[in-house]
Amino acid sequence: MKKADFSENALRRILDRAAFRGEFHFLPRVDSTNQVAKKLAREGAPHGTMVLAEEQTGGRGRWGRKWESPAGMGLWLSMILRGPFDMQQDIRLIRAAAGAVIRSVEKIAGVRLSFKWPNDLYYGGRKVAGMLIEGSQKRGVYPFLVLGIGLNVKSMPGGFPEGIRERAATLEEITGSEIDRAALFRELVLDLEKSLSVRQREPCFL
Ligand code: BT5
Repeated sequence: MKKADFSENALRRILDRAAFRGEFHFLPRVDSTNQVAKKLAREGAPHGTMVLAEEQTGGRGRWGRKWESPAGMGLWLSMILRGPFDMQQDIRLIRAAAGAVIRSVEKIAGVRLSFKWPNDLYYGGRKVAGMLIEGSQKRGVYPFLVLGIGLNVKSMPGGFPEGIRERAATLEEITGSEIDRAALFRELVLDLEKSLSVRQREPCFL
């Protein structure tokens, strides 16, 4: 079988063909895509900007917890959403993003993940994806939010460190077959763009 191409150029071609309008930043190795996206947002990056890394050395969950993001194993990405937003919208945003992950995984891998409040996606008691929304507020108003998604896709020798291994699963473990990360990335980005109405600049979950 032809090996799926997950290079920056291949992903750019995929996004161009799909008429994705946002900015795309591909980083081979970074501390956290959410950190990069927040910096870009502060510097004025537009709504819909997408940051994707092959590996995160300091991937983060909520309350400073660690998100394991080994090289080549998943989709570790962040998207900039320009508001203004309030806390209530933050909750709706997470639900809309969870829907996009569930649909794209079902389409490409043929499995249905379940959403566990507030930000996890599970399959058979094991965590497959997590989401993290971050932003800075002034008097309860967020000028922008960064939506981070970590989705475990490939199974690799070594894989996750002990302690996580028993609680986490990848899509390849679940399905027992090879998953094309580039195809999954395409579906997920297009669904996020649609679900969060990036093209209209007015998020539809409001
Ligand atoms: C989350 O936090 O589930 C949010 C994860 C968000 C990760 C994305 S990746 C792209 C973007 N950049 C970032 O730096 N972050 C976002 P929380 O609910 O706090 O769950 C964290 C807990 O999940 C950890 O304490 C571990 O127990 C477990 N965990 C860590 N890595 C995992 C993985 N790869 N798969 C499944 N579980 C994991």
